[in-house]
Amino acid sequence: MYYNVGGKSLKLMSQQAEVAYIGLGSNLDDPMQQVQTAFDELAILPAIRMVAKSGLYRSPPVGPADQPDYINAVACIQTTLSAEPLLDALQGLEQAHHRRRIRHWGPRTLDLDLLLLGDQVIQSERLVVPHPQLTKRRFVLQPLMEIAPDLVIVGLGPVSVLLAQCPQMDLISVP
Ligand code: ROI
Repeated sequence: MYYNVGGKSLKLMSQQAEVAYIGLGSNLDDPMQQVQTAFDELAILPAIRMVAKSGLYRSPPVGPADQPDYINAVACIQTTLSAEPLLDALQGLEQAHHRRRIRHWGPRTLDLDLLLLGDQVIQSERLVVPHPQLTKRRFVLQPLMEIAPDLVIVGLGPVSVLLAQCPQMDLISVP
């Protein structure tokens, strides 16, 4: 797209908005509140518009069992940010929730995972999209199915089929 500015023709970067899905998780310091607050904070980030929020789901930890149950949810947003600035924004929110990386797969106040960014397939040092654990995690697929039942995930297929194939786990919807 070209704009005429002061007699000069300028080519601008297209600001094409993508639909992205973010996984939210918490199992420390009032997890339900952590996730609700994170929804609100996501919604007011620059260059991000909240499209849909799933309900909250409680499940036992996948990984080390000596930690509290998790609360999970998924948000659908629209954003003009590209992948790395979006990741920076998500990590900024995690830090604001005093997220510390103490041990691998350990408990956390807030985890924000970039699950999908349009149909983009990304494999960089910082980021793999679609999220590599997506198909194995019912606590992600169930809330994703709730807000995007017709979604077809690039390279993986319909979310409904992925959910049907995903191992069962103790996952309950919380009011
Ligand atoms: N387990 C559940 N149930 N929910 C999570 O969000 C979650 N996140 C993690 C690990 C530690 C793998 N386990 C989890 O990062």
